[in-house]
Amino acid sequence: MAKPLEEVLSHHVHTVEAPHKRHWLLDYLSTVDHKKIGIMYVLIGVFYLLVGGVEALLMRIQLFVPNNQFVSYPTFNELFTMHGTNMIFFAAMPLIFGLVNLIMPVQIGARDVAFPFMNAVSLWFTFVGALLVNISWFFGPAPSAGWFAYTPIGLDKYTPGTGMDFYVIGLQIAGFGSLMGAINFIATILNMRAPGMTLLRMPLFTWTSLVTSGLIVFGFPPLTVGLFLYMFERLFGGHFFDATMGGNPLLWTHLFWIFGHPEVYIVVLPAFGMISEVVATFSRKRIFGYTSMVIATVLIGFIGFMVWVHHMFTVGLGAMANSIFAISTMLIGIPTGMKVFNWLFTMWGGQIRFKPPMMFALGFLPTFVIGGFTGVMLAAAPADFQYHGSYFVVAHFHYTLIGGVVFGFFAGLYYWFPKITGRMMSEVLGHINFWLMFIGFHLTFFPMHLAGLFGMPRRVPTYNPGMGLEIWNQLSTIGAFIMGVSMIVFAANVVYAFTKGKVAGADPWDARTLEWAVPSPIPEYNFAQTPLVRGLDPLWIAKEEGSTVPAAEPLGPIHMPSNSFLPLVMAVGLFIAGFAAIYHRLFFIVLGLEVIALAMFYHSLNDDEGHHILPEESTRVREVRA
Ligand code: HEM
Ligand SMILES: [Cu+2]
Repeated sequence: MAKPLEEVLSHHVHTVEAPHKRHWLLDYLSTVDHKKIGIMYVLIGVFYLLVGGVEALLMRIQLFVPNNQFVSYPTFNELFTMHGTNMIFFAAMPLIFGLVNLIMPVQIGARDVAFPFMNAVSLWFTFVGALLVNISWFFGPAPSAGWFAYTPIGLDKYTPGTGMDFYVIGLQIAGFGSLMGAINFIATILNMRAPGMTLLRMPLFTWTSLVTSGLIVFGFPPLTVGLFLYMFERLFGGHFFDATMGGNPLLWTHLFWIFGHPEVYIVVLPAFGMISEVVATFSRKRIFGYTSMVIATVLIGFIGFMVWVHHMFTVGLGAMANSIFAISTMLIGIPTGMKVFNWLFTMWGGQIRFKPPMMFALGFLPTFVIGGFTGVMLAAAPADFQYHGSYFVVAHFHYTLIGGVVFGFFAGLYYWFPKITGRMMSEVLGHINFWLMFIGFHLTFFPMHLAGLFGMPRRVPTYNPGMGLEIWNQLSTIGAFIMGVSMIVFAANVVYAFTKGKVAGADPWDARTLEWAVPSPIPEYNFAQTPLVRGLDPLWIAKEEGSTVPAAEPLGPIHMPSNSFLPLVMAVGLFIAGFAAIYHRLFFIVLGLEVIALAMFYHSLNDDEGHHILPEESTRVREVRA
């Protein structure tokens, strides 16, 4: 195991010293540290949450009164397409990847993810993929065939212009990043747990990260294949989806939803994990039914792959197919229900503290459950023939996506913010943030159920007066602006934390898991000594004994990987190639791919040993941050 110090030093004399400090921007652009990468993922996610939010507000202004001319009808198509695409792929996904990156390795007692270099590649691919899709606004019409880009409407015959090309290429690049990220997380969780951390001692956030990564590994390839065919169809004259040329538009629809349904669990499962951590900590109790939580997570992941046709009940697959998929969809309610009851039982008899993270967790519960109920309603295939394509569906999926992913993420962010930054946010602003978001949310989306039932189709840029739809749309628009204000309060809270926030200390919430055993902000090597895990909630066990988490190794030099600009260079290469493909510039396609190939070649020859952090340094950091 740990070699004597002298031996390590004699082997790596040339790399012992930490590289000299770079400017912080250069440091971030070249970092391979999972925490800095996580922070950048969160920043990307928050940025696109705002972009998608502005797009939503523009739609809500348009729908405030009947026959409004605020935006043109084609622009409205672009808005809902870009809103959905940004929210799912570039807000929800990076927010999840960010927190998994930031917290999961520390929760399992590891010093980084398994492949730090590849982690940076994932980040930058996500970044340029998002950029590519969003700059489409400046180069002609933005994508406008919906976030699921249904064929045939999305084919160049019916949606000409470059918009859908940006969508097809950008999503492939970002999807590539997600796939590599998921493989990295799986390798990390399976191989890098601290001694004693058996699978059934892993915190639930880590468990949900593992299952989500598994879903990505199986769910993204169908999308990649679909997008690849789409690319050939739109850019290179192929015919896979065009029925008039012998293709089949349902091929895309299937491929998309075989990915698309698991995708909603990909984003919501880690949010469930965050809720589990928050509910246990703020009820001061061990999570109720830990093992059943793990089983429920795995079951949701598994059944999640068997339900995709519930998005296609009306395409004419027949009664048999529809019945099977209706039943499998309803089955998901069982493991999800298990989770809800476990959260309630964890709170039962606990010493509940109503801090902001707990408020978001409490807001999550009823909201998500309502989304679940309407989900079961929609799963009844004959009923779905009526609801399908109406605002009832829009209400349903926002209850799950905002009630689940966004509330869950805010619970997690308010919870881990002190760990990540070392500063406390304001509790008062946190409560205001929560209530505005909670009230604004229900005001926006509850009326949409009614608008839908009264006949308002989704994806329409306007409606006629006198159909009883005005009031519901007006409430929705007002609610959406209240949610906008809640985001401003959130921004103010971040500013507050950095200017006036109290210093957090290692364990401000009296929490249970390993990430709270290290200083805040987390040092770059996470643990000076790898911890020894003796059960679920290792920190709590130590606290009950009145001691600290024991170490599994002596204090020694810590090996760290070196920074590298290559991941960024590779992403830039892919950006050039992707952009050139849209405009059929063969020279630049080759150039971009060449950049990637050279970067990979260089990386494979570059014999980089990294550097070591000496024990004196880690002791100093611990004392400074204590
Ligand atoms: C302030 C918050 C939000 C508001 C006011 C809002 C509003 C809307 C509106 C008005 C539509 C278009 C409905 C239609 O015309 O059919 C829509 C669609 C959609 N929204 Fe949101 N939304 C919000 C947040 C979110 C979030 C956080 C997500 C995902 C994480 C999301 C995912 C979607 C998706 C996937 C669509 C479907 C797009 C399509 O039809 O192609 N939304 N939203
Ligand atoms: Cu689904």
